[in-house]
This record gives sequence, C-alpha cells and structure tokens, in this order.
Amino acid sequence: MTYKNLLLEQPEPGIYLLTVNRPQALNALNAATLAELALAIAGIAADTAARVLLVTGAGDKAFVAGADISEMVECSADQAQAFSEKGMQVMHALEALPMPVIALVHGYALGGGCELALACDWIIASDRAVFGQPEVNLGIPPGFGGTQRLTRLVGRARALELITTARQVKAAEALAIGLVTQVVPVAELRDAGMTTARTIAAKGPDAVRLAKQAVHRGQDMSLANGCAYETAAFALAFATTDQREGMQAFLEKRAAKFNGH
Ligand code: DAK
Repeated sequence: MTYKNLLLEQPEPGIYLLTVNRPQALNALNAATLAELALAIAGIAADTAARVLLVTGAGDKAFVAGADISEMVECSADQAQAFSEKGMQVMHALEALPMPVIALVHGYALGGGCELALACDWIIASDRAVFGQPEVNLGIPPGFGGTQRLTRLVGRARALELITTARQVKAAEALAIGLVTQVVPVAELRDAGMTTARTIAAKGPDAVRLAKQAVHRGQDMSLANGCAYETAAFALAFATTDQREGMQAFLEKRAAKFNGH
C-alpha cells in the first residue's frame, strides 16, 4: 500500500519504520494524514511477524509540528469534536499495538506531534529535539491526549506547567524530566532506534508482547490487580514453546532461537 503523507518501510524483518511525510508543513497532522495513520497502524497490528515499530518524521526540522492549524482554523465545535475523536482513535490504536513502539524525535514535537510521541511506548530524542504543548497559544487545550499522557509520564505539576505556559522543552530537559529515555546526536538517531529495535526483535516475541500488555493494563489498575494480571501473563508464557527454548538455551549455554510460538 502506498500513502500520500506517510512512508511505511520494513528496514529489517520484523522492524517497521513509519515516517510522517509532509515536510513542507513540518509533518503537521491533517485529516488525511490521520486517516492514513489509522490504516497503517491497522496493517501493522495485523502482521503477526511485526516485532517493533519506529515512528518518526520526514525532513530535518520536525518530528511533527502539531495538528494542521490551517485545517483547524475554521472548525466548528462539531468538526473539532470529530477531528479530536479521529486523533484520539489513532493515538489509542498506536498505543494498543502489541509490539513496542518507539518515537524517534529529531526536531520539533509540538502539540499533536508531542501527543503522537507520547502515544508511543517511549521516545528517543536527538540533541536538537524540542517538545511542547503550545495549544493555549492558539486558544485551545491539547486535544489528542496530551493532558492525560504527559501527566502520566512527567507528573501533574510539570505537565500543567508545560501545558498552561506552552513552554518548549529541549532534549536535555526532556531527558531530565523523564519525557524521553535517551538523547543522541541527530546523525545517530536512526541507528539508535534500529539498535534498540534489533535488541527487542531478538527476544521472545510473546514475552515482549505479554510484558507490554501487563505494563499498559496495570497502569489503570490497583497494584494488587496489576500483580494478578502479571501472574496470568507469566503463566501464559509457559504455554509457549519459546519459554522452553529460552530456558533450554540458557542451560545449554547457547543463544535462544525464538519462533514466536
Ligand atoms: N499546522 C500547519 N502548518 C504548519 C504547522 C502546523 N501545526 N507547523 C508548521 N507549519 C507550516 C508553516 O505554516 C510553514 O508553511 P509555509 O508558510 O512554508 O507554507 C511551514 O510549515 C514551515 O513552518 P515555519 O516557517 O513556521 O518554520 P519555522 O522554522 O520558522 O518554525 C515552528 C517552526 C515549529 C516553531 C513553527 O512552525 C510553529 O510554531 N508551528 C506551529 C506549532 C504549533 O503551534 N503546534 C501545535 C499545533 S496545535 C483538537 C485536537 C488536537 C489538536 C487541536 C484540536 N481537537 C479538539 C479538534 C492539536 C492541536 C495542535 O497540535
């Protein structure tokens, strides 16, 4: 499938690279791009051989500079509701993918762009990355999950400070507040993403999937319920041949050959 506003590649087996490709508008998310993102994410979700998804933006300036302001300027409240719902669905679908999803942010990740990165499981940033929720500058609050996901990641006080002032955060601060997990020179960003993706792709796929599920589901549960969920996930892994293979390989002092079953 070819897209107008996206590039979807598989640089190596099991590793997808999804690039938002509207560099002339700093990869701003218009309705057409959101629709394509929904399709691409559904396709990746259906690929049982997919192990990791990397998400990035085209060009050297921006990951994604937000929702497309030129499309929103004349929106009625009803249209805004529909646009927000579409964006929310895309963010939920991305977050719900069974494999780890990593945002590679080399430049601006603002508004809906910051929210897209936040819907990924974690963010690797370049030293030129800039994050922010500047919506209040435009007279609107965040609309693609920023009030929720940023708060869960950096805490209520920090999220409210960033959202209500629209202050931009550079890579070093983003690392210090836990918004990103790693900062690398811009020329090394893709390699850093691929290195992490390869590491994950070599692990037991069911174990990775079950771990992701338990972390995500557990966030909305009490500790006791989250631990009960983890127990069930742990037990499920013992119904796979990969569990036998992983443990047998350890005992035989060889590398495991996982087959995803
Ligand atoms: N939308 C549309 N076009 C954009 C854009 C955006 N968000 N950001 C940049 N562009 C376009 C610029 O208009 C310009 O186009 P031309 O003039 O060349 O045609 C081109 O990209 C290059 O941008 P600049 O010339 O401005 O580049 P600079 O290097 O000077 O500045 C910048 C880069 C990132 C600082 C600047 O472009 C900027 O401030 N951009 C806007 C950032 C922003 O405010 N982002 C948040 C957007 S609001 C909702 C759900 C969700 C949302 C809203 C509502 N519902 C409830 C309905 C989400 C909202 C947002 O994300």
